[in-house]
Amino acid sequence: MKILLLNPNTTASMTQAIAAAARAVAAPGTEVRATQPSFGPVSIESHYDEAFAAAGVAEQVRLAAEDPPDATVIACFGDPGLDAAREVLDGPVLGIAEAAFHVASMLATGFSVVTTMTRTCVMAERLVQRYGFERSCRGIHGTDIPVLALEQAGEPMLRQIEEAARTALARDGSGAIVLGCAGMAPLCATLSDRLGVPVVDGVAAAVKLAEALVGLGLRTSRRGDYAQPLAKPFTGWAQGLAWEATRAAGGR
Ligand code: 5HY
Repeated sequence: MKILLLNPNTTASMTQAIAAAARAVAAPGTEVRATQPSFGPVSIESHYDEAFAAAGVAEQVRLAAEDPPDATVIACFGDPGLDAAREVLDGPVLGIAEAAFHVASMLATGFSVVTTMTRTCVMAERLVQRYGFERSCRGIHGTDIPVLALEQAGEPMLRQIEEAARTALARDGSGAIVLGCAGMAPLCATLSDRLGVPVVDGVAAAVKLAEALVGLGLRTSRRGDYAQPLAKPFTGWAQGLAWEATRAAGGR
C-alpha cells in the first residue's frame, strides 16, 4: 500500500526525519512517500502559521488526487487541514494528534501531552475537545523548545523533555505520554525506555492505524460533510487548486 506522509511545514530536513520515523514502523510492502507544501512556514508554532499550513495541506492533497495514495498521514500535531484532506482523498486520512490520542487512550485511562511551544498548548486543547478526549487527556505541557531545534536534539534537550514528561505524569496522575510534535518522533524509543510508561509518537501511530484501515478495506465516508468539495472556480494564486466539476462528477 502507498501512504502519503504530508509534513505541513516547509522544512525538507524535518520532512525526511519524519519519513524515516514512519518507514521504521511501516509494514513490509508499505511504501511511504513524503512531501510538504510549496509555500508556508518553516515550522508551525502559532495560529498564523497554522492557517498557512492548512492551505499547504489543501494544496498537496489536491495535487495527490491526480494519483491518489491508499492513505494519508498529516504529520503536524495541529492536524491542520485534516477535514479538507478527507473531502478530497478517498483513502483514510489520519492526523498525528488524533491518532496518538486514540492509541494512548487504549493504553492508559489518562494520558498527558508534552509539546514544544507553550503558546501552542491551546491548539492541542482544542483538538482534545474536538475529538472528544477530555476525559482521558489529563494535561498538556509546553517545553518552549522550538520545533526546528528538535532536529539537533542532544542529551540536554532529551533530558528536558524527559523531565517535563515526569512532571506531567506526577502532576496529572496519568499513565502514558503523547509526544506533541512530529519532530519528537525520533526521540520516542529513548523516552519510552527512560520513563517506563507508554510514550506515543503520533507519526508511528498514524502509519499503523492507516495500514489497519486500508487492511480493513475502509475509506472516508462520502455521506454528509466529507462529501467531495463542490466544484467552483478559485481566483488568484490558488486558481489551479480549484476542485473541478469533472473530478466532482468522477468521484464516489
Ligand atoms: C508539528 N509544528 O508537529 C507542530 C508542533 C507544534 O511544525 N510540526 C510543526 O508545536 O504544534
